[in-house]
Amino acid sequence: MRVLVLNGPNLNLLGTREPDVYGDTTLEDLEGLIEGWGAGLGIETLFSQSNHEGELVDAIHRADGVDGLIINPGALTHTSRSIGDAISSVGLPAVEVHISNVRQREPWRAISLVGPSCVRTIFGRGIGGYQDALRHLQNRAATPFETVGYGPHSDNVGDIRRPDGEVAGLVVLIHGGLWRQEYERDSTETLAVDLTDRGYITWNIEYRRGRQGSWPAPAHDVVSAMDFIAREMPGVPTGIMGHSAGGHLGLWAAGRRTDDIRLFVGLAPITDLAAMARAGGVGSRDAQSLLDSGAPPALDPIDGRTLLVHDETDEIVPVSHSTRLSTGSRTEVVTGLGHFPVLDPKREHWPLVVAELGKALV
Ligand code: CA2
Repeated sequence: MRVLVLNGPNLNLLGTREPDVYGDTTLEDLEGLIEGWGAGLGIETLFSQSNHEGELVDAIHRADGVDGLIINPGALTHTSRSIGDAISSVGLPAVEVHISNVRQREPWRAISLVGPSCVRTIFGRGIGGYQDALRHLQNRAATPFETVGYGPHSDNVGDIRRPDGEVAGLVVLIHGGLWRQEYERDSTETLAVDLTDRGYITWNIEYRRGRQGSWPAPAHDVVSAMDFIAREMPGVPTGIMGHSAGGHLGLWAAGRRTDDIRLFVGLAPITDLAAMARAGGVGSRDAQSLLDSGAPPALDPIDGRTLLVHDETDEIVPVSHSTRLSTGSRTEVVTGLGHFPVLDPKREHWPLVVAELGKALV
């Protein structure tokens, strides 16, 4: 796969000014990093940067022989219809990336004239957003999927991937990201692709987060998404898999569907909001605001049908969130995996997860 990475006006200044907003990595270093991330995924990357709208349009027109685009149009994001038109005209999947959280800055930065021509917008994740964009382009190309609405809100959507042959079961995937707006379901896509290859229908869901997402909105959405898929695919043995904050939502939802859910898999799950809020580290303010809106402080496992996988050195969600539930669940404490590699099906914990799903979803 070949991907063209385009950066717009002023991004040549990266790393030289405003490091509090854009970090201290220069454009040259960033392009080197993206090249390495691409190589790790088997993606060849090409690069271009311009401060001129027409040159960006020309670069998009010239994007011959590439399979996808990643574009950070800089401030042209908020003004340029011609860049959006150029993307639509070449018909390539394009991911819009913003280093900063454009939805939490001046209101005009929240408006993108380019976004509607793109398959996804990634913002507020720092330069890591470019890596996520590469992974998203690869996952979109790997397996066809259908994005389906399950409710009235724009976040009430999910992606259904169906296996080619016999169906082994259905897995509902719930992404993490501390209930913040900038983290979306692209993080659980690699697992969805892997599980679909193994014969599972996957339902990788979005839910309300951030300003829209105080309790019970995210929980309500997860339950609605589960109701929706059960209506669409009645009788298919179902499991839930949640990462981090999605683990909290999944465990909560599984507890309300004990008749239907064959297995809950928590990947580095948050299971105790009160402990998270007390700890004072990453996510403690997010946990406190969820508690303040009425979320349950600490959750229980669903007896005999809970698998938790957690790295003992996880610095974002401490392993105690899983070990506190070791009675009534299978708790696998692993070493050297970290908080995000649990989302990588190439890592050493995955065969165990697949084996447990195989036993439970029959
Ligand atoms: O967050 C982003 O990536 C932006 O696309 C960056 C644009 C801004 O206009 C968008 O609203 C959001 C600006 C890039 C300016 O880059 C600089 C980098 C270092 C120092 C000064 C500017």
